[in-house]
Amino acid sequence: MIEIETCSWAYGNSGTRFKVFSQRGVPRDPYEKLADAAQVHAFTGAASRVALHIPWDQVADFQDLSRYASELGIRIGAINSNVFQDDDYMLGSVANPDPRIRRKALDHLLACVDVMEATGSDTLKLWFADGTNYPGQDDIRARQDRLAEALATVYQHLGEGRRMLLEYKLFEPAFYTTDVPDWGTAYAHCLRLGEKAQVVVDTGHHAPGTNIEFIVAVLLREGKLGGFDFNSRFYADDDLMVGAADPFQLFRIMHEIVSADALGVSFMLDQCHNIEPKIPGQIRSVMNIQEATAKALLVDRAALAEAQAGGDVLGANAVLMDAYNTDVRPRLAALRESQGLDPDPMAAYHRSGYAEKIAAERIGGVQAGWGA
Ligand code: PSV
Ligand code: MN
Repeated sequence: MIEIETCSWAYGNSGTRFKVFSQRGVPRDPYEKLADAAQVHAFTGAASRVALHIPWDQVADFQDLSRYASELGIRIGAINSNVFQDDDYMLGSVANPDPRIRRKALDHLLACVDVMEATGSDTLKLWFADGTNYPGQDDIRARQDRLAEALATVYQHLGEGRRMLLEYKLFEPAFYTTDVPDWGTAYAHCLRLGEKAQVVVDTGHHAPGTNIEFIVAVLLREGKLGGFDFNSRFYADDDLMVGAADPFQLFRIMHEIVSADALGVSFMLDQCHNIEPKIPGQIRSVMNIQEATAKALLVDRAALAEAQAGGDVLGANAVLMDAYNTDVRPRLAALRESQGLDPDPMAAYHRSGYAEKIAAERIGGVQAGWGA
């Protein structure tokens, strides 16, 4: 079974810019978020890592947080930086025209490298909200130079065996130019930086209709696909459960991964469960990825290669569709049983009483919400 990394912010309250809804039992600090993440792992057996977002998950002692994670049977995954939620960043962070603000943003990124060292995380994940809203607002090339300079400094500080992932996003919050809007820009920066720098594909960060599996195939071929921020979208960056909006797209992505024997890339979830309960939302997401992967593994690669070589268009397409249309749920249930897990993680979680327990215990304090 592949490993899927859940993210700490999925366990907190979230919503849209119109309203953040609170749910009963939601964690009040990073320790409680880890406890919830451990539940997802306990029932799926496939989610042993949890990503942190700094400063949302700021604690006094990161070594202690990491120790707590081990006690729960999980580990700290990628450290996500946040240089987008401070008034200073209105005109950007590392690409800001003001050198003082660039320095402040850089210091935050370097502090995230320190968090990696304290928690034993091997991955730094960078996403920048930087960009402009109006033509002429700033110099597009100068912004790229400032960005490149900051990335190079962070890169130099990465320890042995560590890596940094650069995430792109088409738009939002910037509406005219975004400084890392697409995989090509991210790839160009990573190529200059070196081997430790790779691109992360957030599935919600493209224009509608973009062929994401093509991007995946090209990045894999170049050795530059570091991993995914999985989620799904109907319209823009909806951050819904992966495999919910378009399970066929998820299958096509996993098919590219399987054909390149690349099941070792990082499969991270970057989702917000605005209206559904959070832990079951994460369990469902893990199961959706497992189903897409199992279907991709069922593709008859020899038959596909033969059809492709023979120019058999319909035959090749049929090989893929046969795999996609197979119900893999019984096989996955059997696999779980063989690993000592409950065949139905969702039902097992509901039976466990954990949801009722946290709703009763987590009274008082301030619930974690998007942005905290
Ligand atoms: C930006 O939209 C993003 O996808 C980045 O990964 C951020 O770190 C994350 O969302 C925050 O939810
Ligand atoms: Mn993301």
